[in-house]
Amino acid sequence: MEYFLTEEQKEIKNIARQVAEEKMKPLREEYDENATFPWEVVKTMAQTDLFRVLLPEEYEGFGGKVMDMVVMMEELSRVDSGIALALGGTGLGMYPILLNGSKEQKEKYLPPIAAGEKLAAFALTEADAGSDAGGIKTTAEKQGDYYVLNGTKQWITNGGEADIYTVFALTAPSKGTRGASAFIVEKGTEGFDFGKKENKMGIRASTTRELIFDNVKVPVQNVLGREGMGFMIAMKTLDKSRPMVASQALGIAQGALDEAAKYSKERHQFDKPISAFQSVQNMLADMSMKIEAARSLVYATAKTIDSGVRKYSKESAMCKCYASDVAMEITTDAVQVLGGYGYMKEYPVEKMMRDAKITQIYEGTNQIQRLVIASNLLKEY
Ligand code: COS
Repeated sequence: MEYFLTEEQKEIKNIARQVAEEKMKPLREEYDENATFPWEVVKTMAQTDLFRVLLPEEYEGFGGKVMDMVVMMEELSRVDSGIALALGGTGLGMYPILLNGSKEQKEKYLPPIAAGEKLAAFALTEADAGSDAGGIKTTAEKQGDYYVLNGTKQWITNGGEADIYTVFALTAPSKGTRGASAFIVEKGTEGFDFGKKENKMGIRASTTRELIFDNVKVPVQNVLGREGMGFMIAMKTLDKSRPMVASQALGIAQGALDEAAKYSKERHQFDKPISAFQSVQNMLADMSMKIEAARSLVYATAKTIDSGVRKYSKESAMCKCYASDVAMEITTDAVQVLGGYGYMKEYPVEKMMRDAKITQIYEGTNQIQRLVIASNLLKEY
């Protein structure tokens, strides 16, 4: 399929592929086994300027186009979506600053992210506030020139590894979603600590940790937007970032199809390669069709966002939901094509199947995506 990528996008794709093949592939099994955070690969991503793809030129990025980011994440995730998430999670953590930060905040925090010197993380979820993001309990009480943050965030991607955290807390608990505010909190701030590192099913090279705020003093200059805008900032961030999860899912699915197609030509049963059997061909054909349909939707969404439209919650939720469901299906089918070998760790498809699952869950479960799609859709009638 011809998607008419620009010369820049072709170059980003090539660099991402090179990093994925040469740097990530030899490490992925070990990092998955030992849940190692990929600092070594992050260094290469920084040297090859991949972090700059996330940001506009004025903050030392390459333009910050969603389509560029999608092309990059797809290529990286084709090999290892967990390693790629060091970059993707930084995008998610950085977007609140990009979308609602002041000039000073952007100038201070964005260039080190563009250079890959500092990672970022997005801290919204809590033990009792996942899908119900408005139900957060972390508080931020204003005391003079500071807000004092108290509470615990859960399942934070890049937690403990990142230097810059965008944190959502209640400044007016009685006002519900209108009482939440967003803050930039730096690692090392007194009282800001990290809890246990989660032991996960998939994306094991990505660190997921608790963040603990115990009377953490955050200067008023670190409020994003204004008090009370926190929930809106979180929602806008997720609208912008969900295509990243979609592209991650797309990459996982493509990686799984690559493995399955290759294997089907090598594996012989009944004196023939299994690719000669129509039951296998049908599976490969369906896998390929679904991936291309997902890719078309993800790319179309990215281009829609880049065109400057103001509202894209529905499209963003659609591509995340569709591509992640496709990724789960395709990786499960890839394991099936490889049969017993697919179930063993010596082939990468069982890992891809484990990795795919999270894309249906994080940045909003696919049940929440369908809710977002339906509520926006019904407004059109
Ligand atoms: N952009 C801007 N504003 C938005 C918005 C969006 N995409 N979505 C909602 N809002 C605004 C609404 O307009 C409303 O504003 P007012 O108070 O001015 O009316 C406010 O936010 C509250 O919206 P709503 O009533 O729809 O909030 P709910 O509590 O019902 O929550 C869902 C809506 C379920 C969609 C939200 O909680 C959600 O996205 N949950 C999933 C969270 C998530 O993705 N977690 C993963 C974290 S990162 S791994």
